[in-house]
Amino acid sequence: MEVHNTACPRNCYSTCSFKVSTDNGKVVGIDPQPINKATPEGPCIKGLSYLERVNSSDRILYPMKKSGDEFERISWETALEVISEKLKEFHHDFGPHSVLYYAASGMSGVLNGVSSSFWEMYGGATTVYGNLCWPAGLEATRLTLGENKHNAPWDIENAGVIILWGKNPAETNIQQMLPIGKAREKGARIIVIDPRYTPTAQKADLLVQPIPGTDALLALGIAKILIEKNQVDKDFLNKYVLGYEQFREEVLKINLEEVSATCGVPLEFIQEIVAAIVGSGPMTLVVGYGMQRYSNGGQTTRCLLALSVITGNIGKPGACWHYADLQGDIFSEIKEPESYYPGNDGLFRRSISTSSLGEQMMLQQNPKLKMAWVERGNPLTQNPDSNKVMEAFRQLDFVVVVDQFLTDTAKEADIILPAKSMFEQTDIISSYWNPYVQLKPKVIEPMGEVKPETEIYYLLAQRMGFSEQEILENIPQPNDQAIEDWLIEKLNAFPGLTLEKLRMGPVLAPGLQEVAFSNRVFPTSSGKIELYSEEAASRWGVSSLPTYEPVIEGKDNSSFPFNLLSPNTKNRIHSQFGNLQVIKSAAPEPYATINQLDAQKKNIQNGDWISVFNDRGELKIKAKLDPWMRPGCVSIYNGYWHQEGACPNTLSKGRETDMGHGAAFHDNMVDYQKVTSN
Ligand SMILES: Nc1nc2c(c(=O)[nH]1)N[C@H]1C(S)=C(S)[C@@H](COP(=O)(O)OP(=O)(O)OC[C@H]3O[C@@H](n4cnc5c(=O)[nH]c(N)nc54)[C@H](O)[C@@H]3O)O[C@H]1N2
Ligand SMILES: Nc1nc2c(c(=O)[nH]1)N[C@H]1C(S)=C(S)[C@@H](COP(=O)(O)OP(=O)(O)OC[C@H]3O[C@@H](n4cnc5c(=O)[nH]c(N)nc54)[C@H](O)[C@@H]3O)O[C@H]1N2
Ligand SMILES: [Mo]
Repeated sequence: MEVHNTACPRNCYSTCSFKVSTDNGKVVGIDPQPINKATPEGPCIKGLSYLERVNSSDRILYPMKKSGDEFERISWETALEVISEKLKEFHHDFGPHSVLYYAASGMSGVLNGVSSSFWEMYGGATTVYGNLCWPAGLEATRLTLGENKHNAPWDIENAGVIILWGKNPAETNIQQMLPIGKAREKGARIIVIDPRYTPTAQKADLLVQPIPGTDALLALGIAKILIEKNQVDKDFLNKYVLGYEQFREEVLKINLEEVSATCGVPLEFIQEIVAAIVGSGPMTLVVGYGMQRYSNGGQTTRCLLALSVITGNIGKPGACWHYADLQGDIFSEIKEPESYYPGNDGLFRRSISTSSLGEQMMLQQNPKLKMAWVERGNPLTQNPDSNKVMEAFRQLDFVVVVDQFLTDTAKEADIILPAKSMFEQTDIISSYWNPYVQLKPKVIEPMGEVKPETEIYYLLAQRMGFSEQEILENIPQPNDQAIEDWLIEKLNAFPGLTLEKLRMGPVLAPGLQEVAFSNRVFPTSSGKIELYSEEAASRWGVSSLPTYEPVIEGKDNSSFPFNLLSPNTKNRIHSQFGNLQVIKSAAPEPYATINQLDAQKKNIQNGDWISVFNDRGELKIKAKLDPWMRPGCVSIYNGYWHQEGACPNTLSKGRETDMGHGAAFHDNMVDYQKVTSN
């Protein structure tokens, strides 16, 4: 048996280090790797389920071609022949932009950049700009602090008050619960702000449940009380902050009764948050990504961040704005760029918004889209307004999907190519929370006829007739040594960071500041923290100050009365893992969580089937009654497949956030009614 150090490459805060054991070319064990101070206890249930995932009999191990409603195995020879002929034909007849290259967040790694190189060689393609995940908050933070970084995960232990605002680490970042627990033992106050009663809320001293999308106003209300009580850090504001006076002037105009009514939060609770901020010592404000998936998400994030700024809770132990830490993301230049802004298309020249993928795909002219290539993503399940995405895919002449399993998107393919698992190719990964650079080594030969993307593209480039020299300049040769050489070349930019060192285990990112901004350097255009941001106004057309803007689709402007939230669940990473037996035994069926009193009014009991609907779609799902859920809200976890009958994106609108070109998944009103009794 051999044991290797590795790390989980899923799109998740934690990015856990772990040890993988192999025997006779098979993965046989997964154990914790305590060297990593952020993830000492090892991976979650999903990490442990890799054992099943990699060896699963449902895995796609060969190229397959659609034949009627089924797929049949074909050879690589045939698959590459058919695909290269199609690529040549579309290029010749309509130009390269008739092909959509869609890649998302299914597998992290520096080698992902190779995929873009292939499409560049092809002459460009249509691709997406924006990102489904976090960009409104990233952009709001960049505009304010100049950079996205936060204190090391273990520093939370030093906080006197921890506010988890729209973040649910007990499910989405379980490793964060360790330092939170330690802080709590030392007397820290834990406040959760979330319309749902989450497993995280169960550990809190105070749960505040605002009406979804109103958090900006809640934050401004808190700011007003802090300012009136003179509980701001004058010295910090004078030295490091631009625009406090303008901010103060606007905030003082706010009426607290209106805040309470608009947010649906009693004034006493607002006072209680203020008391905790003032009286408990350093504050770490942990802001989740769900909270910014609204049409006002960027401005909301700026309002929340203003609380850290005016109280001087930045750049000190235990005092931190905790959104995303990109200090470990040392290859951001090389890696496939995640978001192309429109008009800034670089390699690809035509790009469409991922937030309204289906609609945009169908709108393209000159040329129309003819083909899509999908890898590392499941847009039919995960992008908003999935009925439109499905319609758009069905209008195409030819679809290639590279995946490990027969997902909703793979089902729409003409040809499916088998995707590697994390154990079948060496790569280097980073995280947006865990400040280490980590190696994910190849520990087994690819199963069946699986080939990593780098090899698929290499072979395809040969078939396309690109010159060997051009290919070698863009794509590493398909052998282990060439892949390692490619990685070593990238590592050369970081003295001391070698493949050998990474093999020994996780390495802290070069130049890491464990306390972010401890040097008080804020790389904004003014060199100060910008509460007042001209760039916010010029680039995004929002106010230069942090303001509350009502959401586009909310209670006041929709004929559907309930807010639908579709957050993440502990048993899945988005649409991954749910098909495994281990996960099915932990979470056997999807359900919609609804408030108990709301349910009673509609004569709905626990376990009844309900129909949740709006003018975009409908889904039938079992109801789970929850006395602690905020009334007026419904919650269905995202990640369930259409094949499982419970994909909430049937109901969501393809709409961009106010900044960063994110997806406003939660600006989403629905109604529901009983279908059949339990
Ligand atoms: N187990 C697991 N872990 C994951 C993932 C996963 O799928 N599964 N995904 C990873 C990825 S890519 C991401 S982006 C993160 C996301 O993880 P988080 O940052 O925790 O985000 P969400 O789960 O989307 O939402 C967090 C909370 O925000 C609340 N919320 C929604 N709307 C509002 C609002 O208007 N106001 C307030 N105050 N709260 C609101 C939701 O009820 C939810 O409990 O998790 C990462 N980690
Ligand atoms: N309603 C609603 N929808 C949401 C969200 C929400 O909060 N609400 N959250 C959004 C967020 S935050 C995110 S990040 C997105 C995530 O959406 P996606 O980025 O589409 O991620 P996944 O669902 O994880 O799907 C990734 C696919 O990649 C495949 N895969 C894994 N490894 C490899 C590989 O090495 N090669 C290839 N070719 N494929 C591989 C997996 O099998 C899986 O099918 O979903 C978004 N969708
Ligand atoms: Mo995400």
